[in-house]
Amino acid sequence: MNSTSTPTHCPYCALQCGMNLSPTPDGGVEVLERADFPVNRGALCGKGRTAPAVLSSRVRLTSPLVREGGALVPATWDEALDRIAGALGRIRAEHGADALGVFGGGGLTNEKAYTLGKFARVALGTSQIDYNGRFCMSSAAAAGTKAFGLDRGLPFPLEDIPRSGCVILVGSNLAETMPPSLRFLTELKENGGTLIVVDPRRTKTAEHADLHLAPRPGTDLALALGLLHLVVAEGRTDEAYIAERTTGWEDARAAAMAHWPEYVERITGVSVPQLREAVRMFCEPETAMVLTARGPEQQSKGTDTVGAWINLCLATGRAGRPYSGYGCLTGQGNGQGGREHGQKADQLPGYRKLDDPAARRHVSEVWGVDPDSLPGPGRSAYELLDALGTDIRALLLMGSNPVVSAPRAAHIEERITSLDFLAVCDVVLSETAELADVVLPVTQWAEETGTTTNLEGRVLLRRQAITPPEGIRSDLEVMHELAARLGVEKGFPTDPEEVFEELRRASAGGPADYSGITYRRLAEESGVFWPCPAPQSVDPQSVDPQSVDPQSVDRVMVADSGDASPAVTPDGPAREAEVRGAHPGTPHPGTPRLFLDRFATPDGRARFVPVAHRAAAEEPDDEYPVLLTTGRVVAQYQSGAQTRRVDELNAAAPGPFVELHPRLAARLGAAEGDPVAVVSRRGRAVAPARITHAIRPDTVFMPFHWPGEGRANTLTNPALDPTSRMPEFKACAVRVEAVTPAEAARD
Ligand SMILES: Nc1nc2c(c(=O)[nH]1)N[C@H]1C(S)=C(S)[C@@H](COP(=O)(O)OP(=O)(O)OC[C@H]3O[C@@H](n4cnc5c(=O)[nH]c(N)nc54)[C@H](O)[C@@H]3O)O[C@H]1N2
Ligand SMILES: Nc1nc2c(c(=O)[nH]1)N[C@H]1C(S)=C(S)[C@@H](COP(=O)(O)OP(=O)(O)OC[C@H]3O[C@@H](n4cnc5c(=O)[nH]c(N)nc54)[C@H](O)[C@@H]3O)O[C@H]1N2
Ligand code: SF4
Ligand SMILES: [Mo]
Repeated sequence: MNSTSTPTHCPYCALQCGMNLSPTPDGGVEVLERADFPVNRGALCGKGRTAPAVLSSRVRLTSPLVREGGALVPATWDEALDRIAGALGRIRAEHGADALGVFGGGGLTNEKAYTLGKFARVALGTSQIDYNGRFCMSSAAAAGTKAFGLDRGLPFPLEDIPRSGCVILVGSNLAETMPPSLRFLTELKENGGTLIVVDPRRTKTAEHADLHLAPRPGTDLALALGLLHLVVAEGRTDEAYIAERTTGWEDARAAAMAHWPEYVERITGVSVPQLREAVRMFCEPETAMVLTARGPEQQSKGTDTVGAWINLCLATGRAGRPYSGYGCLTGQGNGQGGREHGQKADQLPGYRKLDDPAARRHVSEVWGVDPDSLPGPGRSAYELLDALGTDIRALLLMGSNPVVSAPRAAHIEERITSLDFLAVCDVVLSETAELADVVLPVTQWAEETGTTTNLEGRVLLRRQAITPPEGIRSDLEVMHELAARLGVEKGFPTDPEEVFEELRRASAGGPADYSGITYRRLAEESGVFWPCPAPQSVDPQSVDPQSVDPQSVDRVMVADSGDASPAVTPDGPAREAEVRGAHPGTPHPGTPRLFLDRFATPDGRARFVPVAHRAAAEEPDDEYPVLLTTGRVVAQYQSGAQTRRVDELNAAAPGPFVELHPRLAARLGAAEGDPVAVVSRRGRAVAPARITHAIRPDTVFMPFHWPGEGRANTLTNPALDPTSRMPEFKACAVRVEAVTPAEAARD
């Protein structure tokens, strides 16, 4: 790091790799290694390395745009902001506040996500806000809350992984989605631990596995239940742990016992000997972990599926113990923090519930508004998008590109175009921004300061490294200006640290308590793990005692926060008492490891959830005989709005493709690179064939990063999980067809 470089974090995924940024003469930045951040120790993937390319005026938005006679044309900030405020005010007067929709993103900093939630409820008065995180890890969040009483992606730092005896990685392709984290798996194996990967495809990650289970998409629930059945049948349960630390085992056990290994083999396609081998590998070592990602979660039964994997951990005593536990690998840069501070439909800051009277009282006091003025919970992301143009007449979009990323995207695109008014804040002209009435160009990661919370629950400071170009404003400034134009002069500060100070107070006493975290601390430490309550003396008035959930902070273990030495001290709770009791004024050290002493439920015990297998919302039939699953490639990010503007990444991943097994390709008569059509009940997509033995013959895979003809989400099924409202991105029925040369030419 040279004297002018700024230590900060990557704009993209939930790993939030550390990097140093050094300004370049053309106003951009150069990415330099930052070895002191323990998560990536200097390693970066290609997306992080090339992120500065998106700062260039060649690809980014440089001026506000307004729609004139059908086209988007440059306008002044005043003109653009006046138009948005005018439209929102007019539509609210005519149709009521709930005719205004707000859609956020898990890439937004904590400060932005917090302000967006407040903006919707206080400046607009609408209940209709949700965000793209609903499409991401909401099923794991729902299952984690049910079982443990608290949802934090990983309840331990990534550095605990190599110390475990066995890791089951379910539906995560982290070798492509979080490449620097692969190190933790190779270290696991070097230490003698074993890795089981569950994925219908033999991915780059699965190549590292000691055992690869390749179930049919959408059958993880049956798989987990089959493993639990075997655990019981083979007498491998931890009865003392079950008795001491859990409730509900009898019902969960009975439900699992209905899932005979042979039955599970028929449903999943994973053989009984493989199931037995997995159970042996998982149960023999003293410690073991299950980590899930989008594979099992993005299903219409994602919550139950994650619940079944948690049951497996609980039955074997592998949760709330050192180097053991269940964790969810979140996805977006602020996938964790973005779900804690109020841009979710049912949520208030600090992971509080909008329908909890005590939470409403606490937050409304911080906001200086009447609790009764706060609207109730709104619709989930897909339901909100589906209501555009009907109940919802105007939408403010910040941090998502649903034209590419929403399920049943052609329908959602049509809903968006039927709006009376669409405003989009973005750094680039995304496919959704192209449809807007007003587009506002906003600052990016290197040009602004803010905090994010990575997949470990580690709150981090992203620092500004350069001055934004002329004519670009921050999302915080946009909300400040719009609120003022709507008559709310106060309460929308534009300085991120000022927002964070308010967020601290708003989160105080909530499950995700940030009140003991300051910018100053974040500047000095490699992040601070929440919950991190303020020392008792700070701000007692702002904490409503009734809204304080003692389980969330008092009963979780505080181990060392040392990043390099993840040793767990056996006397953690005693140490916490020492830290907090003996020196009431000393800062709380943060909470790298949760649940070691007790779970965050009222009785301190984890709750088994009885679950049973059920089919995907859409199973293959004669007309649609193949399963489609979707996901990611290493060189593109999400809807591709940013990464498709980077030459180096486009060279590595130039476009969509359909991954299919040679047997299926032979049946179609398709050769490598030939265009094939994938048809579902929602629509038809065409992309070149990529033929590989790495996928099941009954399944095809498409990455979802591209718009247009190869858009995977033209096909996907918006069937929702009843609890989390997560759409079923990972399984729908399709038919695959060869595309004739004539058709290909026409297409
Ligand atoms: N390069 C890159 N990295 C990213 C992102 C990106 O867009 N590009 N996005 C970030 C975000 S927001 C997220 S959420 C994470 C996602 O990270 P991951 O969850 O690792 O990504 P996916 O590719 O969506 O899905 C993972 C795997 O699930 C498998 N899968 C499909 N169906 C099933 C199933 O039914 N069961 C099981 N067990 N597995 C199944 C797929 O074959 C795929 O290999 O990545 C983050 N990192
Ligand atoms: N078929 C299929 N579909 C999926 C998935 C899948 O696995 N399969 N995964 C789902 C998942 S897990 C996710 S997370 C979603 C993600 O999909 P999207 O929600 O579309 O996410 P991004 O493409 O990251 O869109 C972020 C947008 O915000 C802009 N942006 C970036 N930073 C900022 C900022 O600070 N402020 C503002 N105002 N704008 C900003 C970017 O330029 C981009 O246009 O896709 C979901 N869709
Ligand atoms: S792994 Fe994620 S955080 Fe790290 S450099 Fe790549 S995109 Fe950025
Ligand atoms: Mo995600």
